[in-house]
Amino acid sequence: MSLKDQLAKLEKILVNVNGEVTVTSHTNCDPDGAACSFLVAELIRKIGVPAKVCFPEGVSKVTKRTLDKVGINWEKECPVESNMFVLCDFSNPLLLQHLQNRLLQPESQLIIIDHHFPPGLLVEKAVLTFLENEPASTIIATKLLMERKAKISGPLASLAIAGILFDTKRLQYATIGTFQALSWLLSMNGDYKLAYDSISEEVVDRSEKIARLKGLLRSSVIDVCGYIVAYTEVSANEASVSRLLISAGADIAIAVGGKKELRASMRVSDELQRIGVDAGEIARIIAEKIGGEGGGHKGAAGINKATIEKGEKRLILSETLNYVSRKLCSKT
Ligand SMILES: [Mn+2]
Repeated sequence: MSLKDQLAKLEKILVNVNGEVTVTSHTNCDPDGAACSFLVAELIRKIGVPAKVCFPEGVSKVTKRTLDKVGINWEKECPVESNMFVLCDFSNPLLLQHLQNRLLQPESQLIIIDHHFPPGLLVEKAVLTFLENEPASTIIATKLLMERKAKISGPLASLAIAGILFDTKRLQYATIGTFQALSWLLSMNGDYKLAYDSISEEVVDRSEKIARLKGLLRSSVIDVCGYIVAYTEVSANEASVSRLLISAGADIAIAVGGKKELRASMRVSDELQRIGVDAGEIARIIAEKIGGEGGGHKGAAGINKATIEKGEKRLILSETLNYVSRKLCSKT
């Protein structure tokens, strides 16, 4: 069925609806689910039927911030009387347990807009589905508004841009449909920078900020056959600190933490992973030596031990240096 035919079918279904249509999305709703919901509610209103957006199981932190920044209010409470539900960005009943019973009642009618495959159980009950292999449900909703030659407000367009950027991982998984939707949303006065910033801003609490700064200040930088190994000690947030050291330019980063116990976080740059340096392997070798637990994958690994003996922290560094020089220095 073409988009035009689907849209015609949607209008036909909505004509017979009494009262408000409930438009909702999954639990801990992400920006894509939220944007898709608000766009679809707008489309339904343009068709001439009242619609209310609700997120009974709340929205995620980044969604909250995005809605706040673009200036769109959201509510948890869904209309009590409504029998017509539009589900955005999900089709599995487990993703919205709050409404599950109402959704499954015989008199309830469901319309689903989703991009997850294979689709969930609710699809079997739906009177109409918009299921497309796009990287965001918001793109499907935008296409419907475009097809109808609708106009939307700037704030709604900004929210939609944020939803698309979020699910495409800032366009990493973009499709033709992605750019068509974005181009139309910009023509509706969507604010690209605002949308981009609202999903990108990293929220770091104070203790993590301090750990990062102390980790940087205390770090030793060691050259191993032209590669940079950075080692530091912090009391907490080791993973955040080792990631920071990699982004600062280290090829291998080790952040050791813990007071009575021993914790270490290790990161390896993409370049060294390609050469065959494996953080998980280093962690396992060291854990075996000190009698702790260690593991992970190529890029990131951790070591844990319930107690800490004198010299163990430094042993982690020396073992890492041994491993790295075996791997890297023999090649030249
Ligand atoms: Mn999605």
